[in-house]
Amino acid sequence: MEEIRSKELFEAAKRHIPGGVNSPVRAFGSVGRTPRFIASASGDKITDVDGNEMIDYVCSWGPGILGHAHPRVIEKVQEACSYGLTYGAPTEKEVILAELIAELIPSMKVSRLVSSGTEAVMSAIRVARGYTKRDKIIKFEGCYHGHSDGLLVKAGSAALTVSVPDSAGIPADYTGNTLIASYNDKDSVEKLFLAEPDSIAAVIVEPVAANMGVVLPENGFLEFLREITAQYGALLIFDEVITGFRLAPGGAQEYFQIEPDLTTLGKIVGGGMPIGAYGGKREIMEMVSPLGPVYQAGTLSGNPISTTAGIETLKILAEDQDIYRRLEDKAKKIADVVRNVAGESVCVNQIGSLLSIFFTSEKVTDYKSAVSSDKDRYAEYFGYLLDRGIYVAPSQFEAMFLSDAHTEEDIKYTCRILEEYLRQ
Ligand code: KE4
Repeated sequence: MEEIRSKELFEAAKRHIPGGVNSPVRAFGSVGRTPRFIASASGDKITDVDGNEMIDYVCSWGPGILGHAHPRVIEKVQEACSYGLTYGAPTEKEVILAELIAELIPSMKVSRLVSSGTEAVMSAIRVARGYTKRDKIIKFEGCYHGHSDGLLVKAGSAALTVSVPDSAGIPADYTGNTLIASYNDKDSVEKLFLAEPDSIAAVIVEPVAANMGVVLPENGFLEFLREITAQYGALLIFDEVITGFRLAPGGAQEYFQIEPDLTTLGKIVGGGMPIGAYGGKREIMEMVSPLGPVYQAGTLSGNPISTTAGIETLKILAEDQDIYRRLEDKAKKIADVVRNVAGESVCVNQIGSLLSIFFTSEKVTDYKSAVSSDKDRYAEYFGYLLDRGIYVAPSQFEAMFLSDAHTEEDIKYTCRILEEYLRQ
């Protein structure tokens, strides 16, 4: 497969854009290949600037649950564009989207739209702190919640596993209020609450982790978080930027039947346009400006184009809920082939339309086991698939996403290539 034009564009991009990309994972740094510059996408395919057509299992990191350029979404967005792109004033579509969110995710009685998942999470944490009048939050090692300062952290050395910045440019005292626990480890959470019984504002968790690769919550883990936060007067925040509307119409909280106090959304809720949302119980969200004392604002929040794309996408998902069975069947087909061929030499974590293939013989249940994977093997696997027209995440620590547009034929082809690779 030719990569000539991608190579040219990558060199040009590097002259004016850090690393040549507008988001780090796109640089293909951990897989040692030239990033494919994409020219177009439709259904389950993306086509790069050299004309290579690939089956897309990144789906823009989640928004593409219906496949690329869904006709109904495109038609509505094109129509919306003719009425202007942004007004900086309230519109009916914001009301419609807020109603749809509350209908599909009943815990989100009241929600606020923003322009990214990062913004949604940053705002939800500020609301949790404002509501509880407490400063500390607990997050889990390996979970990613966007790039706001207080969340770009890694486990520090201190006994309390207080965190330290995981990026340059973040003052050490910015992360002092972020405590770190380990995913699926109840004791690591209990220990923090015992040490700080009155100062933890919230626990934020990806109900299914998908940023250390896909890691499922073990039985009782989410229920435990629901109980311990209620016991100590802390809020439970489900970061459903990936799982929202993906695992079920009502996201992970419907799938696992657990009601958080606040939820953050992104990706699917905007149908591929820039968006984020946070929301939850009325008495908590009444803290948000202009109603309450927690300030949050945004020029393009709830803009007519993002809300149009989001409304149409959620309507399609709500109208045809058999989509979730179809999505799971496709993901299961891929997971089963890998398990049957590779046996114990890899760990496959799959739930709904999300899956990850870890090149480790360990069961991957947390960050520590996830990083035991063989990243070189993953890079080799990535290149083998890419050269055969299959585009998966260019990192072991991301997810494989299925869409309703992935055809039986393309799933079959993918399974054949996976089997070929794993048998060699
Ligand atoms: P954005 O600011 O990228 O819209 O959302 C941040 C975010 C928040 N919470 C969760 C659970 C997320 O997965 C994300 C972003 N996801 C990554 C993919 N793992 C976005 C891809 C990228 O960074 O380019």
